[in-house]
Amino acid sequence: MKIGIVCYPTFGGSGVVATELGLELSKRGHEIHFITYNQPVRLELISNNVHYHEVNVPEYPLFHYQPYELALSSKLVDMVKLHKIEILHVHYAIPHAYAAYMAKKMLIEENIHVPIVTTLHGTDITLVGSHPFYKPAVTFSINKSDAVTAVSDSLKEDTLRLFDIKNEIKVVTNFIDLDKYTGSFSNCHRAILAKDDEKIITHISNLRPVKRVDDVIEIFYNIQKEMPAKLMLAGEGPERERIEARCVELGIYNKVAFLGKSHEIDKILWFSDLFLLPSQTESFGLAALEAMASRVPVISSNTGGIPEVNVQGVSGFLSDVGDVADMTKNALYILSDEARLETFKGNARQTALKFDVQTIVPQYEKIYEDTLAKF
Ligand code: GMT
Repeated sequence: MKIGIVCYPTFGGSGVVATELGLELSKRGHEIHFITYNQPVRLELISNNVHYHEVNVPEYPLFHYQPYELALSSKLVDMVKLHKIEILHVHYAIPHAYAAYMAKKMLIEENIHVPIVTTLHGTDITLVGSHPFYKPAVTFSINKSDAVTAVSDSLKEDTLRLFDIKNEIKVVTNFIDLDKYTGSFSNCHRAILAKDDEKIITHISNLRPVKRVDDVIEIFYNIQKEMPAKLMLAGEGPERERIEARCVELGIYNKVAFLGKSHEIDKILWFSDLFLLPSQTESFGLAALEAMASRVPVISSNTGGIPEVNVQGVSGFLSDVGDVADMTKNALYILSDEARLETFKGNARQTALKFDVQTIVPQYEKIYEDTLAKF
């Protein structure tokens, strides 16, 4: 199939999933066209089957807001015609599903018929999409998609609760290429991150309020009082400066590494002993799955789709949002005994197996085939 993929090209989970999906589909012989405003961060253009088309939005001073949706729909129309794209798969409803619908309508005028598959990722529904300013447009574009998927049961339920949805929503979970998380790199050593006797605690996110990075810091503060430890904080976001100040205030700044938008997440995770994800809400928690694939147990909140990924007492522990004391207790329980830590590490990898790319990507292929057959 010739598939157009629309996504945010940034470090966010939805962009990562869309990129990994496109790459895997290309390995399976499909022709993939990424259509977005920047080359997706995890996209390496090394295959004949993978193409990237940049959406440019000319700056014009009259516009307070530059019309990205308009530029995207126009680009979709042009690319569908030029490359004979058969199906469009848009990741993150806002504004991608809306722009794709406009493109579809424009193409019908030229007697070209392209179905749209929309994948809901989380904040497009729970935080942003349900805002009254966006809700009518998001409801409309979900209902007008030819197929809709959500990345967890929890997100599907949230969508049905928050919007008036007439369309069927299929759950296709996020996935991971387990072969990429095997620690097979020679140019990096644990000693770069911490001393032998220090436990490595890791958090990766876009450092936004929804991630509750303050809780990460408090949990780590409690851990390092009991045992030598270092905290790896990967990602960039609006909370960073405040969090740095908090680390200084607590006297732990020299134990925290702010790694920014790292391209070496796989290495950081491979050397980690524990992953913290105390989010306020999380439709899935792709970072937790990446940690588990790297044999890292997870201490998380029990919100949204996280319980579908992190299994209580097996791959880690889940606590109520904001229950830092319980999260600390669970973290120390895992870290304080080497044999127990080893068991949790093995369990984490084992739990991740059901999300293997080879199991999940065929589910998308089936959705494309069924949608095209009905169209
Ligand atoms: O976590 C974010 O704020 C980024 C956001 C995104 O769209 O990239 O993540 C959402 O989608 C990810 C991929 O499906 C999920 O793993 C995250 O749980 C979800 N984030 C939230 O629901 C807060």
